[in-house]
Amino acid sequence: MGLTIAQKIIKAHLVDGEMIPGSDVGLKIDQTLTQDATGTMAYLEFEAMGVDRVKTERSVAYIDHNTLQTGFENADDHRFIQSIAKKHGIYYSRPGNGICHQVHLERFGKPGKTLIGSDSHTPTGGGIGMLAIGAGGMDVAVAMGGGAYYIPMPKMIRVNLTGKLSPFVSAKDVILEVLRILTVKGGVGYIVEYAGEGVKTLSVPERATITNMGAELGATTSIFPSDEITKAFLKAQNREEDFTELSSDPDAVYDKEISIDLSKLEPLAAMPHMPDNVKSITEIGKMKVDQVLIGSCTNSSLYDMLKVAAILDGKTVDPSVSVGIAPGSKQVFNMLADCGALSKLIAAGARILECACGPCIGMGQSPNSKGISLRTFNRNFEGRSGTADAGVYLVSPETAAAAALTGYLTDPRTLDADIESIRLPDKFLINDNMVDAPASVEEAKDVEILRGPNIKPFPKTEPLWDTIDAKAVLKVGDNITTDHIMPAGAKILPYRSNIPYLANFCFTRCDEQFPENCKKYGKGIIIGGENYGQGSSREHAALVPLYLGIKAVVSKSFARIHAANLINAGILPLTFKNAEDYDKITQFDDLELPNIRASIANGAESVVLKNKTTGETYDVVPMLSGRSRDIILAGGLLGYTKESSK
Ligand code: MIC
Ligand code: SF4
Repeated sequence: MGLTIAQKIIKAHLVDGEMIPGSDVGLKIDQTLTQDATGTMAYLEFEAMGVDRVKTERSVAYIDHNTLQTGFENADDHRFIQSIAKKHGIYYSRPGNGICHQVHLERFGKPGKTLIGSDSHTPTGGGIGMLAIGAGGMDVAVAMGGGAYYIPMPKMIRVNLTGKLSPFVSAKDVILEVLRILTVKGGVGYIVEYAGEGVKTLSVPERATITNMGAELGATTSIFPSDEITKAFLKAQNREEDFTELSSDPDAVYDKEISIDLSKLEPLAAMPHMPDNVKSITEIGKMKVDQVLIGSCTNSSLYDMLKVAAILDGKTVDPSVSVGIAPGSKQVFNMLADCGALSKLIAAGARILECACGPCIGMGQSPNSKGISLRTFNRNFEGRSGTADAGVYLVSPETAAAAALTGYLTDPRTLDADIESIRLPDKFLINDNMVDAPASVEEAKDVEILRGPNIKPFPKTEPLWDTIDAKAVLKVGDNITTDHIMPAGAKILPYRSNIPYLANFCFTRCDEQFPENCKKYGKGIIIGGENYGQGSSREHAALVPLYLGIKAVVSKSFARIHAANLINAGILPLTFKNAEDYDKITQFDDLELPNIRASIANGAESVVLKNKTTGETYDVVPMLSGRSRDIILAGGLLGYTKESSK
């Protein structure tokens, strides 16, 4: 039987397990990336493992999230990451060099290689045919130490692309259409592979926009073939030698298939507050817009920026709109300046932001009260922008630029700008002077690690209890995101290395009393709905509940990265065997998982959850396989790694 592209890469990197969908496979990891908001924890964990030098082909530490430095915290964290990277063989991309996924695509990603990153949008690398997967910091730490990365073997979705995009309809509209069809949980357990004649019409940056936002489908990753277009991109980045051709076998088998005719697509938007709440711009109709933001790892390539500059050229942004633009990398920024496009953006009245995540993670540029914000980003979760009652619409750069000029949601196809003649350059501007190489093995001994007072110790873990008895301290509904569990934003993000402080904000978007209740009872169980923990890869959404005494989460289903993070933190994830049992539990019911340790150790497929308040019992299923069972018994991945290295 033939193989898909992803299956070929998995096969070439398989170090443990069998490629049977759903069963665990251990993969050799070639490259890792971290960003600063998850990086401090990942490096503290790496340090705890006691490995001197990374064992990967390439590991890069990026600073791009926490660049709003309103106190010493971020700057201290940057220095910590810079020094630890230097000591342990990791490349360090300095603040100002750009967003991790954009820079990695430009300078480091390679077709056919495996990459894991402590950021959920790591699948951006699928745009050049990498198997690029988002993971928790602890998994990245283990991979840096040479350990395998474990995932349940995914099933395969094929997205068959035909035709060619019309002018002013773009890659963002393609992925919004996929989200409309598959929804935010439609990709869970799958890798999405793009195929068909339409693939050839899309450049690497366009492909990367599509694989980037595959994260919002809940997919393990997304991938494009590596072809002539990939080769041309790598050549223009002066990296032709990194090219390998990759395509699926003609008889490869997919578990699901959808088709999209690119020529029939029209400009789309994801409406508040979910990336799959998609409608066409014409369906939504005339709507006043207060803010337009262009950038993020989804839409900040040179190609995107040049299109925006052509649309704004010689015009002025509408007086009622605030327009912010953040180019994705220093390479993009520099090239925009050199070709004069930056000047067009400035002249039109755009507020030029540094090349970093910025407003995408709520670091500045929060909209006005009840403001309508059009963003080229990938997430529009409630409150993420920093303004609780704002409405965020996710759109293409073309649609964003159109609204910047008119002040209203506007179909970009009504614009008269010439964007069709825009081509990617044959040569990008190559200057890696903002990437620090690590110290040599010899010099590394003398590198001192610089720690600021914001770095607090890792929360205590303990082996799984014999019996868990605790209250249902919280009950939440479907599609709870990690932004609900552990919000980010300018006020909180600087404390990513300070779990005790972060604990004061845990789940407060759902229940203001949650931290207090946890402290009062000392332990607890969370009850969740479908797709619990979707969104970011932040392991803080598991480490902070761990710190607050959460022992188990029982939900209808879990998002992949979050389930792995819970296990790594030693919190037991369980699903209801009968979804209706969810309705029978009320907040503060006294629950018990009797003899849970023995049941897990014996590999029980399902266990009993007792409701001592109502006297009922429910069957619940531990979301564990062989290895993750041992991790849970040991109280998390750190304990497990220590035990298994004894
Ligand atoms: C995000 O987009 O939510 C983030 C910030 O990039 C996160 C990582 C984090 O929480 O630090 C992600 O997507 O993984
Ligand atoms: Fe940064 Fe936003 Fe991309 Fe996350 S989604 S990596 S915050 S730009």
